[in-house]
Amino acid sequence: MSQNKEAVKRKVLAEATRLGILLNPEALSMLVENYDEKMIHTVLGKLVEEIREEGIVVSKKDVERVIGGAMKMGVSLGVHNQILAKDVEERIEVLKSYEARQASDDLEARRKYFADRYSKISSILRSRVDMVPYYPLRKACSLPDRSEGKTIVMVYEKRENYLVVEDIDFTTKIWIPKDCDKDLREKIGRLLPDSVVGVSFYVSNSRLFCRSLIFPDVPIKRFKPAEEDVSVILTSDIHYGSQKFSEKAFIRMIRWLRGEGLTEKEKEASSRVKYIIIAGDLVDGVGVYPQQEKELKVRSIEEQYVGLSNLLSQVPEYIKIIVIPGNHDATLRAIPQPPIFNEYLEKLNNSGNLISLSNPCMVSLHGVKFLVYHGTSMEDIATFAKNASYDRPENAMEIMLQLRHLAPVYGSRTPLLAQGQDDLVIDEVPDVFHTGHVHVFRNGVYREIRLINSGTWQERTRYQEQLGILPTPNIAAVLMLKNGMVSQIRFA
Ligand code: D5M
Ligand code: FE
Ligand code: ZN
Repeated sequence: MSQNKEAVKRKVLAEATRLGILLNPEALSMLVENYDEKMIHTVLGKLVEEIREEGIVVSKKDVERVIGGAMKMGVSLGVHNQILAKDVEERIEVLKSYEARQASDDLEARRKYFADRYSKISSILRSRVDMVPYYPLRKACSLPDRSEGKTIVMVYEKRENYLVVEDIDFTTKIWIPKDCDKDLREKIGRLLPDSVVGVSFYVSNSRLFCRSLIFPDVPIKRFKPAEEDVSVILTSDIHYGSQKFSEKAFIRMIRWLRGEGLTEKEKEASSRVKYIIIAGDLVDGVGVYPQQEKELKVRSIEEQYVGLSNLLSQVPEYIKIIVIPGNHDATLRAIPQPPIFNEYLEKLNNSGNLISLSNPCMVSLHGVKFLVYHGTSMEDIATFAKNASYDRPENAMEIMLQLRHLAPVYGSRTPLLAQGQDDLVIDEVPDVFHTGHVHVFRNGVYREIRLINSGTWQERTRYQEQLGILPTPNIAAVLMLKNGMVSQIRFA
């Protein structure tokens, strides 16, 4: 077999494995012989549908039937058979979106909040990991020397040689052994104040020592593809109204969505787009940071939303736009932030094509679950965790998933609505995790969850220069719901 064919074979096999289909050798060579880059997804997709009923290994006959059927219909399965997003019915389900809650300084409400966090994450831990023999902290501290066990704690403080931890009714120190292994060191590096984790401990000289840390983490589950071949644009941090908003690049993206001036191949990608998700900082706002007015082009927030609306209303009408607020938008500051205030949303939603949700929110598109969050807490994560930094937002996103919380650190830079229930626990595992805020485009995969930090449409501001932040503007992410593939398009 030529090298080329060998490569094709590997591609077909990889794609089949991803879709969970077994090919017999004849079927495989038939797919390799008839390989067409554009049609392979469709052919394998059809095979998945067909064998789902029969539940067996795909044979040569199955492949012939699928390829033959496609030819009879007179389509090449490539460009001409593309499924146009405008002909596909919308399938949006809002799974979580939070409205404004009454805020107060009630200490009891704050106590409840942390108790809720502790209890939710404890249940996740216990459902995922064997926590036996389990001891509440008070009991653990009274065990005789050389006892071992497990406990669940909220981290109050991280020190060089110990952690100050607490559970519902007890506070103590857990010592980090001097000769602790690399895995434990590394986990301590990622541990955040106020996060909830499991500890495997032993008792020595009447003190608790940490043998290992157990993060609640997420299970590995396969990406569940949508049946419809439509895509989603993931973006954020438009900062309309800022002098540094790259209007030209943004308009280029809208023209791309309209199919203007595109090659056939580009048109194919653009016509699949059915949704846009904007993860906050739609406008630059007013008075968000010191001396911001000097960097504003549009000085009223109403006018900023009107201006952005004029742009967004040029997006083709069959594309639904899902928006959440960020720290620059017109809504309450504390997270969960309720949706953008109605009086501003009215200005923004000129086209009537917008769905406005809270920050964070969870939404399902054709069965694919998106956790969308602006990402303000990444500043705290970069401060407290060793391997997280502004230019590697995917590491912070991984830490959030491992700790099953979007913003563990309380009382630092991230304003949290710490009252009653804790809505920032990641109790439902998403297929796609989408954030913004740090203005750096990065994507990755963690345990089959697609991670996308969607960058910005704002060039570097003077304020960001002072902070040493290097943004990567004018890139949009495109996610294909049919297979979970993420690509990036530069509109610079
Ligand atoms: O945030 C844009 C970028 O600036 C993001 O990387 C966070 C960072 N940022 C914003 N405010 C601060 C402060 N006060 N200190 C440090 N870093 C900050 P945006 O939300 O778009 O303004
Ligand atoms: Fe921003
Ligand atoms: Zn922001």
